[in-house]
Amino acid sequence: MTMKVADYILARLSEWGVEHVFGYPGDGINGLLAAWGRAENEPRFIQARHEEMAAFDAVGYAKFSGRLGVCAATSGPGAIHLLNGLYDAKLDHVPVVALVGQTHRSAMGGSYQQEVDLHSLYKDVASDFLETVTVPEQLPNVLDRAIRTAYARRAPTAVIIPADVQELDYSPPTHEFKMVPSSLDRSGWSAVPSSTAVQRAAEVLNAGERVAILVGQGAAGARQEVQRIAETLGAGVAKALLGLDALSDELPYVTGPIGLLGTRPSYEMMRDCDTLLTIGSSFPYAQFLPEFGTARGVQIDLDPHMIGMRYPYEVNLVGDARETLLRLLPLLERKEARDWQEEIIGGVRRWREVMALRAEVSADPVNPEYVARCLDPLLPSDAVLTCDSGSVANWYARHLTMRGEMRASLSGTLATMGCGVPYAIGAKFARPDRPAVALVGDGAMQMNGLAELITVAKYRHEWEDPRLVIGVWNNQDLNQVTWEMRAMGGAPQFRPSQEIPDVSYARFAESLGMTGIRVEKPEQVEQAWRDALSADGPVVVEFLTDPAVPPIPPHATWEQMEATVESIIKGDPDRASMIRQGLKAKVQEFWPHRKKTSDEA
Ligand SMILES: Cc1ncc(C[n+]2csc(CCOP(=O)(O)OP(=O)(O)O)c2C)c(N)n1
Ligand SMILES: [Mg+2]
Repeated sequence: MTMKVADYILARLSEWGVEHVFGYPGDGINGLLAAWGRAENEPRFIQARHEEMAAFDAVGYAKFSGRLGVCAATSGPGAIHLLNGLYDAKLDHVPVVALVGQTHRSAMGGSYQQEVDLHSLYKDVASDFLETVTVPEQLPNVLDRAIRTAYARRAPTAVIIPADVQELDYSPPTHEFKMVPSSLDRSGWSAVPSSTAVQRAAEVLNAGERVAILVGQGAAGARQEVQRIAETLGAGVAKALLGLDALSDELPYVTGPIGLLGTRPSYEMMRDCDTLLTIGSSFPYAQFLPEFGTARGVQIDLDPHMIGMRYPYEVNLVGDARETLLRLLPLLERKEARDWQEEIIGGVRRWREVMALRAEVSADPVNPEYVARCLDPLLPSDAVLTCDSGSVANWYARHLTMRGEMRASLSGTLATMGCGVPYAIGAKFARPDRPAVALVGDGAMQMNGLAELITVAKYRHEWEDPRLVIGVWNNQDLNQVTWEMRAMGGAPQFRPSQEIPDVSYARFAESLGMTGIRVEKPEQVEQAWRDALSADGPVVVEFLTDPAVPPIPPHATWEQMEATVESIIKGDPDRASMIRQGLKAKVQEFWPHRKKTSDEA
C-alpha cells in the first residue's frame, strides 16, 4: 500500500520520539485520523473535550516531561479553540507543535465552510514557525523544522495541512532545484558565554556584600550549582512562580516565591540587597526587584532575545544555567561574613510562623489558606503539582513547600484560567508513575475543569500510579478578581460578575465513576486530603472556602488595607466577614513579633 502524506506525518512524529498527540477530531484532519487508524494509533491520539484543553494537555505534558508537546485540531473552529493553550506555551516558553487541518486546496479563497485564514490567525502565536504543506515534497522538512524550532526556541509552532493534501501519496524531496531535504539527527548542545563575560560577572558578584539570587524555570537543570553559588556568596534565593520547583524549599536561605503572590522575605531581600543575580527567569515585575541604582546586577539566560530587559543589569550572560554557573563558580570568592544570609534565614523562619498563624485564622466555613497548609506535609515527595489561576495560586505559592523530586507548574505568564486540570492530565501522561495533584478554583472548574474530568475518567485506568487528586476551592466567587477590585480601586465587589453558582464538584466526579469528597468543616480537611492521596483512582475533593479571606500581598501596607476598607464603606456585600478576616490576618502577620519596618508603618 502506498504511503499517504498523513501516514508519513505520523511516522515522522514517531521517529522524533513523539508518543502522544492531544487532540480533537474534525473533517479538516480526517485524513490524519484515518492514518492514525492504519498506524494502530501510534503516536497515541489522546482525546480531550475541547481543543483548548488539548493544547493545555500538550503544554502540561511538555512542562513535566521536558519533551515536545503535540496537539492536533481541525480547521476553522478547532484551530481557533487551540489558540489560548498555544499562547500559554508561547508565554511560558514551552515547546509545542500544533497540527492543524485546512479546507481542500481547491476551496481556498472561496469563503468555504470552516475556512479561516489560518496564517493570519496563527501569525503571532506561532511566529517562530508556521507553514502550510501544499505538496508532499515539503515533508519532512516542514514538520522537522516545526519540531526543531519548537525545541530550539522553546515556543509553539504550527503545521497546517489542507485536508486533500493529507490524502496525497507521499513522495520525498529529490536532489533537484527548489527541493529542501531534511535530516533528523538531534545531538545535544549547550550555549556558554564568553570567558571575559563570565569574568566580569564574577567581579560584580565578588564586590557585593548582600547578594540576592532570583531563579526561574531556566535554573531547574542547575539545582546543585545554584545551591553552591548561594552558599559561596552567602546569598538568599527567591523563586519566580514558574521556577517554584527549581530549588528545594528545604534550604533555609530559599525565600520562596517573589512578586504579588510571593513572600515577605523575598520582598525584603530584593529591597535590601546590593547585588542581584538572576538565573533563568524573565520575572516581569520590576517593582519587586531592587530599586534601580541600589544594586548591581548579573543575569544568566539561555535566550539572547529575553536577556537584559527586566532590570538594568551590568552583565548579561547568555548561556545554559548549569554550564554558565560551572564556569562562574571557580572565579567566586567565598564571602566570610554571613550576617546577610543569617538575616534572610531569620526572615524565612518568621514568614513560616506567620503563614502557619494565618492558616489557623477561623473562617466561614473553611479558611482557604488552611486547605493548602494542610496539604503541604501530606504531599508525596515525587508529586507533580498543577495550579490554576485564581486566589488558589496565592495559597499554592505560599503554603506548598518544594522538596524531593516534586514538580510544579501553572500558567505563569499568560496566567490563564482553566489550565489546572488539563495540565494534570498532561502530567499523568508525562509521568504516569507519579501522583498528580491539581489545585483549582471553582470558577476555573466551571470554565474547563468539569469537562476535562470526563477526559480523566476516560483515561484513568491507564496510569501506573492511579492517583490524580483535584482539589477544588469552592468559594462561589471569582475571588482573585474580587480582591483585585477591592484592593486597587477601593471598588466594592460587583456581584453580577463575581458571584458564581454553587455546583457539586464531588457529585459530578461521582457521576463519572470517580471518587468525590465534599468538605464543609475545617476538621474534615486533613482527612479528606489523606483519603484523596491514598485512593486507587482519581479523586475530586472540594472544600467550601470563605471568599472573605484576603490574599494580602507580600508588601501589604496600611494604605492598601485602607483601600479595602473604603470599598467596604462603599457597600461591599461581604463587608462584615471581610473586615474580620482582613484585619485578623493582618494582625497575625505582625504577631508575635510586633516589629514594624518602615513600609509597614
Ligand atoms: C481565561 C481567563 N479569564 C479571566 C481571567 C481573569 N481571572 C483571573 S483569576 C479569576 C478568578 C478565578 O476564580 P476561581 O477559579 O473561582 O478562583 P478563586 O479566585 O475564586 O480562588 C479571573 C476571572 C483569567 N486569568 N483567565
Ligand atoms: Mg472561586
